[in-house]
Amino acid sequence: MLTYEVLMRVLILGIDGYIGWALALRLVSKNHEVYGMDNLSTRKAVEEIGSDSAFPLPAPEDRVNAVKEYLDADIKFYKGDITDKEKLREVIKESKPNVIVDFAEQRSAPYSMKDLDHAVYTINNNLDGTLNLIYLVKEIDPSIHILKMGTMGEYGTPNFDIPESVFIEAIINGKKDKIFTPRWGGSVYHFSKIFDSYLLAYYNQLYGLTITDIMQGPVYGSRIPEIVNESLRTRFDFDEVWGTVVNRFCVEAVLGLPLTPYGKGGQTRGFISLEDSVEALRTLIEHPPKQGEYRVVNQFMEIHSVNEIAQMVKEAGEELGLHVEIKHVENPRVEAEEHYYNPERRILESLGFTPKRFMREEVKNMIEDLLPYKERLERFKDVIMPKTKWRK
Ligand code: NAD
Ligand code: USQ
Repeated sequence: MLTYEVLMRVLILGIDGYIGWALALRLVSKNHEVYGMDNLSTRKAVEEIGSDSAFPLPAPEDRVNAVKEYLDADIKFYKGDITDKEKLREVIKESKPNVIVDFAEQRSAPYSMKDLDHAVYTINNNLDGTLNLIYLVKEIDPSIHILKMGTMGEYGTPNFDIPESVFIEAIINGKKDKIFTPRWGGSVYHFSKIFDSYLLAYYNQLYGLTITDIMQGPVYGSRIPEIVNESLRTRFDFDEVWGTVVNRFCVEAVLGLPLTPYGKGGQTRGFISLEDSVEALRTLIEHPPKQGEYRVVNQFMEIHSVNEIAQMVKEAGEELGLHVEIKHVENPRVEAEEHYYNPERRILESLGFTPKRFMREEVKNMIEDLLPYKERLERFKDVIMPKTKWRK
């Protein structure tokens, strides 16, 4: 097994994004070599709906320069689309990575549910990218560890305990067999991740590729210690299409808007802070699976309902002198609003990982980080209330 002293050459696909950029900062600060590729599609798509990152985002070249200036480290950035196989081939050959971390997907559930064109784009972008990655790793160097970011939402919200394993035993019509752990998405985006997982598991069996498929819950947070200057901040979305629930609630609190649990607010998920997400990813990079193994990891740290989160954000805002209301709005999605939820999590702990940042304290830090940007956020008040509906 590799130890923490081993330095890796890491290629991050989707390095310009919320988690990709934070992971790049964490890895360079631990002396790993970091290469990154991104087609800047999230920047464009967020602009398309009239929104922007809460914190201003420098151009990729300026971000790379800021890493040099403040962290005294180098990141090699390639602008390119991973669905372009020639470009991806060139980048993998040039960077010669030990591990490729793949975040480069259309990651918004509402965006994927807008209409047929957005659904087709999501499926093509996400699955073409995954297939290119699989074939190019096999062609160039099959020993490369593929660390693929999937989602806890692949499992849906079943009425059984969600295992952290590739297969489970099932008895169907009296006969027993191993089946792929059941999955059911809540949007076309979530289904694209399910299809990714099937492809990765299939090609692992076919070619013996080494894969970690991470089932991660929604990420929240604005801080990691490496962000020592504003120019190093990672993107932070809050609008109705790209914002995720905890980040949205914190922006709503800062703007004096009511927090918006959808429907009954009993929707329950496994959450993880940005700090714990990048540290968990570092742990998985430094502790790869055995060559030829397909490993599934459930990556979340705390389970909460949307109502509990709204209450935490309200209390944190009030401690900071804000007046915060909670107002349930009609649910634009089709999803269970009250349900059983009990996923298993053991692999990260078995690798020595322990979480550091928890939601109750972190939402207060987020509100503190966002308050200086209140004037900037005021410009985007119109893109907060949900408009994208699952069923028209
Ligand atoms: P993000 O949109 O901020 O980052 C994704 C990056 O990938 C963007 O910079 C985008 O421009 C890039 N990209 C998309 N398609 C590309 C392509 N074809 N070629 C090159 N670059 C491409 O999203 P994020 O929140 O950082 O999420 C990263 C990954 O983690 C995604 O795969 C997402 O599905 C997954 N995930 C996110 C969360 C969360 O709460 N944010 C939770 C679980 C899983
Ligand atoms: N929700 C509200 N109010 C809001 C926003 C969301 O009640 O203002 C609810 C949603 O209805 C949903 C839950 O909060 O029940 C989570 O929604 P979300 O937008 O935070 O997360 P989701 O759409 O599932 O997607 C996000 C990321 C995605 C990642 C996923 C992890 O955008 O990339 O895969 O979280 S998971 O949820 O585990 O699938």
